This record gives sequence, structure tokens and C-alpha cells, in this order.
Amino acid sequence: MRPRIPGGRTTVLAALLSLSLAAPIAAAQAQGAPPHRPTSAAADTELPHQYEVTGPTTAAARTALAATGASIDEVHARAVVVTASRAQAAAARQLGYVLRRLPDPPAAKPAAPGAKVKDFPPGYTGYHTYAEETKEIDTLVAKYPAILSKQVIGTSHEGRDILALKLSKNVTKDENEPEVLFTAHQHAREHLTVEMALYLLNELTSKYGSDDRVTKLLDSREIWIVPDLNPDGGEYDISSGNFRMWRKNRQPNAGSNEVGTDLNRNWDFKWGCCNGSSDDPGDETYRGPSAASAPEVQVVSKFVRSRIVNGTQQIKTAIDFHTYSELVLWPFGFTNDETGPGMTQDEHDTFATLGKKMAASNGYTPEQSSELYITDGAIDDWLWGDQRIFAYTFEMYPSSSGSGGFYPKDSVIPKETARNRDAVLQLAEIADCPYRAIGKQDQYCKGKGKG
Ligand code: 0X9
Ligand code: CA
Ligand code: ZN
Repeated sequence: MRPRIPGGRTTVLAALLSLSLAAPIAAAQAQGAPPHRPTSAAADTELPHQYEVTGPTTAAARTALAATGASIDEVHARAVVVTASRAQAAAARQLGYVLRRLPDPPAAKPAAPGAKVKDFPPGYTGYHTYAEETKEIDTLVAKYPAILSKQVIGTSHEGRDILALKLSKNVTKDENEPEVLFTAHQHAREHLTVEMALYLLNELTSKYGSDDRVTKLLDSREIWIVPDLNPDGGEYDISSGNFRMWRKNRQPNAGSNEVGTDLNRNWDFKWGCCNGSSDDPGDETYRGPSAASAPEVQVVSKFVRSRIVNGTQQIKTAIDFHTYSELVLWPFGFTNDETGPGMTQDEHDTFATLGKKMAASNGYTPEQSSELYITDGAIDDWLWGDQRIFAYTFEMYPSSSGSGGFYPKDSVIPKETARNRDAVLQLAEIADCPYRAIGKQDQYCKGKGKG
């Protein structure tokens, strides 16, 4: 594991920053960061941009910065990277920070106004649009009907199907096996996470019967994959021909022209409790008008609750995939405390031990999510706090904006999805008794389940 610097996680970039505070991020310079002056292009003013913010060094300072409504995309020892609208950037400057605008995502040829773009731009066509994703899933279900089944668990605001795929031997039967959940794409611009879900679907079907670990897993577990929580946002992000840097869903807000709720601030556990989300519909981290107000959150919450059988939640472990920063995060996000109501020492130790083991296999940095900044209404807090599922958030590739930020080229997809294979298998394998991670299986799991 990498060494830690107090007040922030350590990355190569952070080390560079600390050596040379005055030097801007080299990659940003090389790509020609745009100047700070406002531009007159109307389209430009509508899109948020990324900024390097020098100054905040503690989780508390980052939480205060997040209260401007910007999203925090990277955390380093002496700087962060945010996505912010013009107003949010101004608010951050009001806090006394120096902001430097980073290059915008690569732009394809702008489409004619109103024209609907059907695919990702050149260099990104390996990513799956919603239609391509649907087709790929249907092909796999047709090819592997004995071990893969598809359910439509509900629809998004705009009416797109939200799917849950089940992988198991005897897939049509609800067997008494530990269940595991993988979710992806709460945030529209985090397209690599859909590829992660598709990778798992391909890997766990095509290797069944030939790969020992995969075979044992499907023989003894029921694995659920919800590959796309935010299909509307994902399609909106690509539909102009330029990446829009969109984060939220596409649900309108009453009394506002601003669209969308941040799904990862909308879950019904400690919703809006702790300055870890925004009440302003224009903000990146808008929590919505009430807990679970987003249809996508309702659909997945209902699905998770449906896995309570005879009073016992069958799902034991979970990962929600995001990008980016290469992190393994665990609850709680709403508090800086490691233990307290809803989190015993043994529970915390189980989270931390498992989280560090997974991080050792993929090279990510492990930490409690609130070490970054406070978040309330995030999915992992709900999965643990409300459903007692050992739930993690993975922030995938890259580690920084200089390597593509939210929009790395499609050439990285195979490597950066396979990179999480071992971590995913680990978490699925230990689902029968997560407390085995701390050697307390006899205390917590005696006579329960099967391995
Ligand atoms: O802010 C978020 O929702 C996540 N970062 S992202 O850049 N993908 O938006 C981090 C969430 C951390 N908090 C919890 N996992 N609770
Ligand atoms: Ca079951
Ligand atoms: Zn995210």
C-alpha cells in the first residue's frame, strides 16, 4: 500500500504537487488548458468544467468546498480537482481558493443543433451506448440461459429499462446461497463503470466450466449485476457529440430550470443529514426534494429490499462502481467517525481489512469514504446502514485528470476492467461470512450459510 500524507491521500500527482506547488499540472499544460477569462460561446457557458483548486488540505475544508455545489473529483494532499459551473467556481474563489481551469473533455465534431448522436466519438467507440449495452446483454442471456437471467426491475425517469442480471448455477431457482450485488453508472459521465459491469457479465459467463474460481463461485453464490442505474444521464452525456460532463439523472425539478438529481446523494439513509449534499437543483450534488425521490433510486432500493427472504437480507456484499481516482471506499460517508451507531469496531475492522485486501489486488488506495469529504445519501451508506450489506464504492481508473479524468480512451477498457477481477472475486467468495476477514467467523457466522 502507498504511504499516506496526513490530510489527503497520496498519489504520484500529489507528490509532484507538494514538491512544486507553483507548477501547474504538467499534463494539463501540455494539453493546453484554456484561459480563465469567460468565453462568449453560449454552449460553453452551459457546460461545467474541471478546475484544480489549490488549498483545501483537510476533509473538513473539502466538505466546505463541496458546499459550493461543485463535485470533488480528485483529492490530493494540497489540492483537489472539482467539476463546477461558472457560479460554483466563483463561489469557490469566494472561499479564498485559487482555481485553475483544466482542459475540457475531448470534443468530437459538434452535431448539428437538435441532431441526435448515435455513438461515442472517435477514440471512444469501444464504450457501449445504452442500445449497444442492451444488445450485448441480450446476446449473453441468449447464449448462457442456464447461468444468466435478466429481469427488468423498473424504468428510469425517461422510461429506459433498468436491469438486474442474475448469475448462478440453476439460475432460474432462488437457491439458499449468499448473494452479491454489483452496481454501476449512478453518475452519467462515468461510462467506464458500464464497461466494468459488461466485463463481469462476459467473464462470469464465458469462464464458467473452464475457470475453477468462476465455476466455484457460480456454483455457490447468486450474483446480481445492475449494469446501469442512470441510463438517461449516460445517453444525455453523449448525445450532442461533445461530452457534456453530466453527472445527475435527467429528472426535471419543480420550480427550476435546472435538471437532475445526484443519485448518489438521494438514498434513504441519513439523507441530507450532514452537509454532504446540496439542496440547490443547480448543483452537481443536488440531493433531490426528498429521500429516494429519483425513480432510479426507488427501483434499485425496491430490488434490494426484494432480496430480503424470511426476514434476512440475502445480499451480503456489494460494490458500486464509479470513476475516477482509483480508490476502494467503505462507509460511512456521512460521518468522520470510524465507529458509532450502526458501525461496531468489528464491523469497521471487517470493512477495512477486506477493503485493504481488495486494494492490494487492484492497486487502488483504500480508505473510509469520509476521509475524502462528507457525503450523505450515498448508496453504500444505505446498503450498510439500512440493509447491513458490506458495501464498497470503487473509484476506477484513472488516478487523475491528466490521464483522461472521466473520459479515458476506449483502449484502456480491457485492462482497467480486468484489473478489478480479483477484488470482485474476493468479495463474492467471502460473502458467506465477511467476518472471516478478521478471523471472527465462529463468533458471527456459526452454522450459517454455505461456502
Ligand atoms: O461523490 C461521489 O458520489 C463519489 N465520487 S464521484 O467522483 N464518483 O462522484 C464518492 C462517494 C464517496 N462517498 C461514499 N462512497 N459514501
Ligand atoms: Ca437466494
Ligand atoms: Zn461517481
